[in-house]
Amino acid sequence: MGFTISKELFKRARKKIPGGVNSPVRAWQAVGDSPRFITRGEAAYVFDVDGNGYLDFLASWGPLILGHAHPKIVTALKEALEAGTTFGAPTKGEVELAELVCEQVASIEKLRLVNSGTEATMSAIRLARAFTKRNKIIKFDGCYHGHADGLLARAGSGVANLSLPDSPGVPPSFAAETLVIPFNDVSGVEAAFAKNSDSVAAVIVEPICGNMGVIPPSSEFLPAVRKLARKHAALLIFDEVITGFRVAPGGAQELYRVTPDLTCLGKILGGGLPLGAFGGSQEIMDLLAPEGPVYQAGTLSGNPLAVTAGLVTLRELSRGGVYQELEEKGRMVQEGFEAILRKYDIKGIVNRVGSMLTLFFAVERVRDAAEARRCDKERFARFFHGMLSRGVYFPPSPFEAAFLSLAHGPNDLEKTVQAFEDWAKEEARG
Ligand code: KE4
Repeated sequence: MGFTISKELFKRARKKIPGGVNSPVRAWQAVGDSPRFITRGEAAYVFDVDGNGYLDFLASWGPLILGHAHPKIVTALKEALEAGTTFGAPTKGEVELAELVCEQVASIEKLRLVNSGTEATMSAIRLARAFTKRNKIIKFDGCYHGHADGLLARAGSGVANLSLPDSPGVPPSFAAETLVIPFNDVSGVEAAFAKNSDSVAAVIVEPICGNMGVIPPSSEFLPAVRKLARKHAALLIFDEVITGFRVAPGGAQELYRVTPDLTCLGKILGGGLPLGAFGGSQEIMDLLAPEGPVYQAGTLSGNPLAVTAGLVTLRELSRGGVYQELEEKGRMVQEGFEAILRKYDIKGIVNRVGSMLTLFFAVERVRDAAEARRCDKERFARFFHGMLSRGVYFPPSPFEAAFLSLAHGPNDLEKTVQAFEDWAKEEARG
């Protein structure tokens, strides 16, 4: 499987685009080698410019829960395109999508559509600061909420790989407003509140971490954070950009029965087009302009094409049995991988919630960023390339989630587990 054309394109790209990519983690710095340039996706597969096909578990970092180029999305987009691409005016689709999200996510009475997860979390934090008239934010080490200044404090995802604890360019005064606590550390949250009680505007958390690899919350963590935020009159913001519509129709808040004050959404919401949202109670959301004084805006927010793809996606997900199917697929891959790790005596674990999972090597458990960072990153890189050479495309980073979709069929999963066994056999031989 040559990749000469990808290499050529990457050389050209680096001359005109920083790092050759429009988002750092696509540069494969964590696994080495030249990233493959993708020409098209089809259901569970992607194809690169050199004509190689891969079973795709990257799923564009989460949005493609239906798989690539789902026929219903393609048809709906073609129709929407005929009518134009953007009007800078309200459209019916935005109302329908807002109604559908409010129906599915019980904590959301009103929402605002934006163009990315970053915009969603950035805006939710501004709103929380306005509502509470406080400035400090509590976040968790390894959680990534997009690249807004105040949130790039020991973020996970791409920044974790670049091992930049705080990105240059973020004023120290901004970082000083952000308190960073280990994930799953209830006493750490208690201490942060005790020390800053009347100045914390909000706690923002990925209810299931996806950006230091998948890390589920401990059973007491989310209820405790909910209780502490309420006790200290701070808002609880669930960043469900990954988990929204991924782990349950109503996201992680439905799965764990913990109700945040604000929710941030993205990825699946747009069905593969640029769309994010943030929402919560009417009381909080009505502070937003033009209803209230908190300014937030966007030329292409609620764009008709993105909204069309989002509506089709959410409606497809609302047919019965979808989340059971995704759970079964996830379990099959997890159990297959774990059996092979044992068979070839390769130390590692699979952290999984539903159809999002991460393989961590050389560790027995991963409950927070510090434990995640102890994993064997070199072995992960060998795993990544070993699977890629066998036609299976995992996320190019040990600190990301792999995603299954409704397009991954039983044969695809068997092929994936078999590819893993072939790699493990080779790896065990050393
Ligand atoms: P975007 O601005 O990239 O749409 O969303 C930011 C964001 C917010 N919250 C969570 C929980 C997220 O996972 C993300 C973005 N995730 C990364 C990787 N997991 C996207 C990939 C990339 O940065 O290229």
